[in-house]
Amino acid sequence: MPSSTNTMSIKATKRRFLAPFTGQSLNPPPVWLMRQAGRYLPEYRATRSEAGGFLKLCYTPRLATEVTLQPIRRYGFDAAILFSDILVVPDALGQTLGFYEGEGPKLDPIRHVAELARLSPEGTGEKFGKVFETVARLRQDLPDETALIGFCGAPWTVATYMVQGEGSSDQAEARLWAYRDPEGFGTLIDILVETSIEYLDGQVKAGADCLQIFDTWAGSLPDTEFDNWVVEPTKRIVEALKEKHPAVPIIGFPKGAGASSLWYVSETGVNGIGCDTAMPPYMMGEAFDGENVVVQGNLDPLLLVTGGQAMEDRVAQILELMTGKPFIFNLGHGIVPQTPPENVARLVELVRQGT
Ligand code: 1CP
Repeated sequence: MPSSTNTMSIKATKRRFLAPFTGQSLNPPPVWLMRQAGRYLPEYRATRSEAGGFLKLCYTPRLATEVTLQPIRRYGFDAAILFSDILVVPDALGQTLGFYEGEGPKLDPIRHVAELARLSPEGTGEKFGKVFETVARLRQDLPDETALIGFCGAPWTVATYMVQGEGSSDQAEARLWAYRDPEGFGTLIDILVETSIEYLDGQVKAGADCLQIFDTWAGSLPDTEFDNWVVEPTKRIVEALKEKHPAVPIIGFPKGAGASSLWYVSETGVNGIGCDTAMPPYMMGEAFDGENVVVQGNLDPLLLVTGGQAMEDRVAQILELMTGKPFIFNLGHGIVPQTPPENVARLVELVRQGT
């Protein structure tokens, strides 16, 4: 662990979620789930319709606080994750963004270096301010023992949406720009690195006690590009945050990175590594030994939809392989809308039984 171990352990005594970051392995391990607030919960759907739209929900502190708390009330997770979205960053930078029912996000695409002039990095204050206000409210309203996770999208993943203008299965437009004009694309990545640092710094100052960097599309890049656009920008963000807030652990989630996850861990300096569904649990248990990193993962979200014996067996297998390691139980990706809420309750019960 870095020199911050002492300060980390002071916080960890109050919030068991933070204990693995001081090298402890808890049995049962702490548990939270990606997208634990969201459409599978009827109370989320009600608050979202009260807000009148997804972005309005993100920017209304009272309502964003409410949806963050909903899964904590139901399930008592060890950590809450701020309710927001990774695309708040391009929105705050001035890129036009809309969320449409059943279609996902739509942005006015930026595909050339000249179009970066449409972004205004100095103008993020108002929108980020709403998010920071949500974080501050949350820290007041959450039970003392519940940790609060702040987050951002990694520059590469956020850029894929900014360049494509929507979600895509291959992130082709961003990959093409990065190959065609690495310097111009690098300028976009630089803007995102700086803006993400400002965004995460503000979340910590407002009360977040852990951060996660979501790199959902890390797996779409071959090794040299992975290095340039995933590892390097993430490393810069981690370094800046460590300088400002050495006691706040940072979890990286480079989805789809596979074998490159090890390189990612050693180069970026993250304190935790989120493993996706494709990572075999025996590898989660062994591959990161000696890396001083907390492993998080990795139940298939679709097993949470199925429930029953298949889910029980897999949870038992993961818990067994991770016993004795600094580990946080999570899914390998976010909860999907068709998840029965009672399966989530059963999952938490299973994890809390430990091994
Ligand atoms: O209609 C709705 O209510 C919108 C569904 C939804 C929700 C609940 C979206 C739209 N975003 C969110 C919240 C969200 N997104 C959180 C909140 C905290 C929590 O986990 O409970 C977080 C952390 C995110 C992060 C996020 N947004 C990621 C990274 C993680 C991941 O899931 O891979 C990504 C890629 C997004 C973009 C996004 N936002 C929403 C959608 C449908 C998408 C994916 C679009 C696509 O690729 O097609």
